[in-house]
Amino acid sequence: MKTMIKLRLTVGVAALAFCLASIRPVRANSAVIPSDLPVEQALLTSAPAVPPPITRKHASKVIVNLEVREITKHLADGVDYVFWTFGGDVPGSFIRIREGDLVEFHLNNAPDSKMPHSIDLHAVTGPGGGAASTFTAPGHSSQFSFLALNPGLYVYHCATAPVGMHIANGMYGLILVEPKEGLPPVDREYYVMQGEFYTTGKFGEEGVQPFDLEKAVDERPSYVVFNGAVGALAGEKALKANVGEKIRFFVGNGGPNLVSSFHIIGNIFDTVYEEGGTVPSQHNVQTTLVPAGGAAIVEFQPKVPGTYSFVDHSIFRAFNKGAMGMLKVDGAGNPIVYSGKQSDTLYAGTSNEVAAVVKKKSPDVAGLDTQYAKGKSVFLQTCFACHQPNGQGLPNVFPPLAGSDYLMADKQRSIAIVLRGCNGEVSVNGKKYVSSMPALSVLSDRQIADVLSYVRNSWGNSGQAVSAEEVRTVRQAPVSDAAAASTAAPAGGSSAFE
Ligand code: HEC
Ligand SMILES: [Cu+2]
Repeated sequence: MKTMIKLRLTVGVAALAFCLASIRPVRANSAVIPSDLPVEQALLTSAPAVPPPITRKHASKVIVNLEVREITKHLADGVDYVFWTFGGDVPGSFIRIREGDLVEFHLNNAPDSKMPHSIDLHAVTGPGGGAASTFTAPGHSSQFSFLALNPGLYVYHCATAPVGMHIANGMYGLILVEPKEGLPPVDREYYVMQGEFYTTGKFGEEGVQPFDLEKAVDERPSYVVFNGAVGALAGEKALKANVGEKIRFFVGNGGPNLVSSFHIIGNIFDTVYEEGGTVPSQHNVQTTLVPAGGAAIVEFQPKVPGTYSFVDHSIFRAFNKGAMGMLKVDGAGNPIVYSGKQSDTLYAGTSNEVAAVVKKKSPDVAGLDTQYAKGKSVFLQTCFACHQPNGQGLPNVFPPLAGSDYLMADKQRSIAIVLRGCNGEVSVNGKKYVSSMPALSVLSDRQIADVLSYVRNSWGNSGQAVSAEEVRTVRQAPVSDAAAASTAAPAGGSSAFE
């Protein structure tokens, strides 16, 4: 092992010397690179943060200082792992530069590291993507430079042998080479990177878990995670956004083995830059593939609040191996875009046998709970458009059913209102309404019984249930002229019910 490291070091130093030598002529060649490029230090961020968009309109010489550290951290609750990191975290620090920049790269390997490391940046045009030039022993620092010729979102990773093991231990990250014209502005950008971990113990087995080479070779990870740990982007650490904001995820996949089927549950990608390229390659995408050692840029705009999980849709990875993160979206709901649950009723199935049994049971035997649930369903299909979801009504237009003295005072009358409508002046809780409610006689006796039982026992109301018998009686009773009402179809009503 020692000789191997020594050998690699020599190769590394030789490569470095070569590299340094080769930089000079490039720098001197002012026709290619102006020697007086403004110099700036790259701002690196830890995931899920992304450095701000680049606003300058010229190339710069950008100095990147990245430190490799080997550290023990949580892989999951009670599970620790010795991660090898670029910058102290998995994934490694996000690097953001501009197309045409000259990057002076310093790879610093912490003195307490046990291993030599290096970096292969897929954004580099040149042998090994910088790997040989950056082969760095513990307590050493390597420098090389490259010209960012191609814009795009690129993976970087350690390329020291055994490469698979270095990557499997967390040595990967993303570098964005912003196109000269920049990326379209968005409200938020996040950095999400998938990777698998191969531990001796099974998923969740506690303690410090060693790397398992055999599992890695067999591609049987115990963990598949976003941002280096199970739950790294969940609960308190969930990503945040507001309704209507344009959101961009820079999605990377460190692998080392698996391809990710990246998907956000309950949001559609308006735009995907497949494979991290610079052309928006698709609109309206559900799931995008992110290759191992590859990336993708996805953009979307949540329209309604909620907590949205994003997953590798190879779904056992999400639910059994950790590949799930969360985006918590705040803001006002929009029931047109998404209503939320409108009803939950019993469903007897279509099998004749079952239906027959339920039919026999339902009118007489069905309990109050069932009647209540069915009534709620009728309410949400027929009455709520006017009386509002919680029966609170609309000032001066629709009287409230919640806490309505008028509703509760007379059961017979409330049945008649639904059957024949309500016209003229009514006084509810001391407030007068002069409006008109259409007759809803298209509803069956049972539906009217159910809905009235529901409204008479909801939102603070409590009263006797209404039976289908009672409704039938009122329906068949002679209608006095005064009570006669329109026969208009119900607004937003549904006769398909039952
Ligand atoms: C198209 C709108 C609309 C729909 C649909 C509607 N209502 Fe009404 N409802 C009204 C209006 C308007 C009034 C007041 C009428 C008036 O001013 O004479 C009213 C009055 C009432 C009243 C008496 C006043 C009160 O607040 O207690 C009850 C009870 C009632 N509706 C129950 C229902 C039930 C139950 C349904 C569903 C089966 C329903 N309504 C569907 C518009 C509607
Ligand atoms: Cu390494």
